[in-house]
Amino acid sequence: MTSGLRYLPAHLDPAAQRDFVELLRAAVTEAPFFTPIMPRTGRPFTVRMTNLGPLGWVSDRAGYRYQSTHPETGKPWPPIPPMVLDLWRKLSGYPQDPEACLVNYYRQGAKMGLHRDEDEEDFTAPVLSISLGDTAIFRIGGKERGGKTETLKLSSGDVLVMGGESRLCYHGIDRVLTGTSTLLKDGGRINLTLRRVTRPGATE
Ligand code: MD3
Ligand code: FE
Repeated sequence: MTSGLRYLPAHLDPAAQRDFVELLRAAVTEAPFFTPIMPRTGRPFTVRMTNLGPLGWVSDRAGYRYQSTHPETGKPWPPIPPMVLDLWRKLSGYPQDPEACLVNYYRQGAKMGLHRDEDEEDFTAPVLSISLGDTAIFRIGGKERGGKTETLKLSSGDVLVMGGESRLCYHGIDRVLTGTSTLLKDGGRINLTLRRVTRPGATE
């Protein structure tokens, strides 16, 4: 397994998972899911997204970037809830709080192609991922495209911490296994990724 990757299966118990979904329900009322667009092709992503925190990741014709406001409402993203920050403080080993919490929503048939997370300025901070709802087939490779890859099932309550070498590894979601969880009333899967965006000391 890729060095620096920590896999914490069932780190969140079912009660904690339900609490997270409740927090997200409120946040998504403030900052509704939007459909990102691939900058080169103009094709929509199959995953819908929103963000929490001072910065949010967006993608449109102009490119990929982090910005402080929702692309459709123009309002600042809602804050990252304290329960979510607590998880980062406990597991990230990083002295500063995350600036972005990207919320990915996978409905039936949604997937995410192999990519690297490289729109951040600070790669010394890990990315922390929280899976909720239906199980996903997660694929991870090496730092170069085209190398060998392996898969891991991510189930509701699983947490992944991608630090060290793993931070710049190619990864994606092959598919989501419909009906494997009852956590989300309408089914599907939600993934949260907590990220540090700016270099240490730049904003705090
Ligand atoms: C490995 N999300 O939002 S989370 C993404 O399940 C993203 O929605 C997937 O890839 C999802 O960018 C995977 C797990 C993850 C996140 C970041 C990583 C794995 C990673 C960064 C480096 C290596
Ligand atoms: Fe990613």
